[in-house]
Amino acid sequence: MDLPVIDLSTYLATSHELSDADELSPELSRLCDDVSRSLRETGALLVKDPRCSVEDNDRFIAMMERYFESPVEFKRLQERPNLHYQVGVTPEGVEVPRSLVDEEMQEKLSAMPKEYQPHSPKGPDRKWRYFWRIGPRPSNTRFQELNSEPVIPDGFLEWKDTMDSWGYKMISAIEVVAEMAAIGFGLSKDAFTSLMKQGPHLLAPTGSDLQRYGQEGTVFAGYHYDLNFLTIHGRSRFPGLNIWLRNGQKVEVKVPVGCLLIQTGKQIEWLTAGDCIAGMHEVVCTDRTIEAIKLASEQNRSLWRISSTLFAHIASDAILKPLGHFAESPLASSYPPTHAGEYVEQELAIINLKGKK
Ligand SMILES: O=C(O)CCC(=O)C(=O)O
Ligand SMILES: [Fe+2]
Repeated sequence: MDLPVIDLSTYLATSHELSDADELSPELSRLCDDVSRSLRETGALLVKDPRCSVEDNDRFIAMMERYFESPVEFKRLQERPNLHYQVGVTPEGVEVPRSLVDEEMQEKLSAMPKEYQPHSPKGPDRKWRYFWRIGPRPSNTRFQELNSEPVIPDGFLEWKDTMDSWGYKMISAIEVVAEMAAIGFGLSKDAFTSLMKQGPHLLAPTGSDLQRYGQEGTVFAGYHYDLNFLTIHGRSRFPGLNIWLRNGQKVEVKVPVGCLLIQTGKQIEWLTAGDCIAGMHEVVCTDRTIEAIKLASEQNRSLWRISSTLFAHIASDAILKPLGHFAESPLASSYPPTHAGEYVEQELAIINLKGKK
């Protein structure tokens, strides 16, 4: 199954003229419906944003390849375990996939038809990760983020520029998708984006060593959902991401060149009272990954699989609760009003990225 690709250009060209009272053109209205439908039915969406070019994505990936190829001793200088890895690098073997620790999830998995069952990880994820904060944070908050400087590896003069420029572009693309989705869900245009302001957005590329772990079936990121609002990735040079549709079907994602992949996280599920649910996914070494490894070796290219991932969040001090007409949903009581920051802290404790309280 191919996911639809939505070109954001049409919306971008006219959206500044739209106020909520305005009648949308039939074309824009159809596009917004397509966005919300894809998020609802598949937990994912492919978009093309004219502001995010293939060259931007390539520049970002090339720098991250160079970083992850560096010796382990060098990378560990950017590790901040005392700050629960919320800035800098997280080595492989630290992040624990939800499916490994959540017994309820494990029961659901064993009830799935065999062909749709995810790979069962034997331990923590094989992927490395880098966290880089994007965007301003509130000066006055109940959820003071760890007061730490961003971590810049020595010898990477282009680091800040490359990270910020990719990060801000990804946020801009997410904001457009969030507006279009809000319209498609029958909410006001800024229903989601107003809650994203000053959110703890994280640019969070992953790096998986395919030379070491390039055997079919190796789990780079075990079956999980993302705890944020929406996740966006540029195209990875190596396939391997599987997603689960709402109907339980497992789909291998193919991101066309020049496209970005959006995935739904738990916070959009909360805001829509489960009309849209957090998309389950895993990253594993598949036969297509192995084909791409062979080609990359022949062409002398890097054998690190980089994801150009950004996690967009609802602001920590904002309240997660079903918005607008979703408050009337019979499922609304499963999503009680909760500070986004409190919810995130609970989840991080489970996946090993924050001291358990
Ligand atoms: O590595 C990827 O492609 C995505 C990893 C992932 O699911 C995550 O970082 O949450
Ligand atoms: Fe994920």
